[in-house]
Amino acid sequence: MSVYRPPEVAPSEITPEHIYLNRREWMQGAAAVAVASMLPSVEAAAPPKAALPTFYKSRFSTNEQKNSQAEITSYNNFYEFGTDKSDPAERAHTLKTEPWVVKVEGEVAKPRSFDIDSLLKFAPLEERIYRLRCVEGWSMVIPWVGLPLSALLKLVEPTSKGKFVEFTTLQALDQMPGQRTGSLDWPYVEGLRIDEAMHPLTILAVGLYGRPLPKQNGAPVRLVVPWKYGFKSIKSIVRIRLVEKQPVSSWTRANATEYGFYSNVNPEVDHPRWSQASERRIGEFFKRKTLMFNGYAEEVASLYKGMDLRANF
Ligand SMILES: Nc1nc2c(c(=O)[nH]1)N[C@H]1C(S)=C(S)[C@@H](COP(=O)(O)O)O[C@H]1N2
Ligand SMILES: [Mo]
Repeated sequence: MSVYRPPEVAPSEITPEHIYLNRREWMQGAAAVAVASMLPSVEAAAPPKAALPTFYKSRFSTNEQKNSQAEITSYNNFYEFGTDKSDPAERAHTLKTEPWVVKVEGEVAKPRSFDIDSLLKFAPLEERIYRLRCVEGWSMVIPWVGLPLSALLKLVEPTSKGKFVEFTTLQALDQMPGQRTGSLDWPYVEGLRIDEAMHPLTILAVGLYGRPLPKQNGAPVRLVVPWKYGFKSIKSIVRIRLVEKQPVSSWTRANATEYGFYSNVNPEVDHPRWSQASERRIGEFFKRKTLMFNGYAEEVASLYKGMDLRANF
């Protein structure tokens, strides 16, 4: 059985980045580079220079207005670099992303380690324009480039005991100044149920706006699970472990009454300290209503059939 998912777009539609990006987006990218070059301290805000291999356009993309490269790379949560939204863009340049190894292990028949080049080769890359809804009440629309996590998991052959997937971020106190503080329990850990991890919407992102991921967005590889609150989308992953028991995430460990394992976007279940009924799209003034499963209900609601989503928040 092949682990490669056949491309959903005809090869003739494969478009090099410089043609694919429309002029407005290209200008935004250029503006972001120009701004970054005027502010040498914000080194990490400049997109990495290396190019990604060709990627396909995914049928799972939203056609909503995208947030700009500048917005997506300057308003971040990455507590390893501090708790302010501006900290990651200012401080993530100390992260060393080369060499990088992702170990895939645990309840699998064929444990494997991948460097980023091999990650880029085992499945076709796709651009996925997804909404990201942060638990704090803001959202963005982000053009990721990535590959389905399911392709990687099939490759290592989970055993019948592999019921959950645990993800771990790099721990490197010399590179990640936030890890010298107690803002969270380090390293950052997240988890998914195996069916959530295998869902076609779940991707490992390696790029953004057609370029390798900027460090503040979780270079060189991060998870994106668009129907869950943003914190499930763990950045700068070094280990993916199949496990039998439900993993305890860093956020649940920090505050189990506020952050549950599922963390599905749900406008009907409030955070204990604030409503989740609406959100502010970065760049907009008026709030919008938050959609069930962040607007991906048609694709993912069946995963939770029969579950009490209030108890399993
Ligand atoms: N390792 C790690 N991953 C992380 C975080 C973090 O602090 N550390 N923050 C999360 C949160 S709260 C959000 S909203 C998203 C933000 O992703 P972005 O900055 O690329 O928009 O990353 C998530 N992944
Ligand atoms: Mo978040």
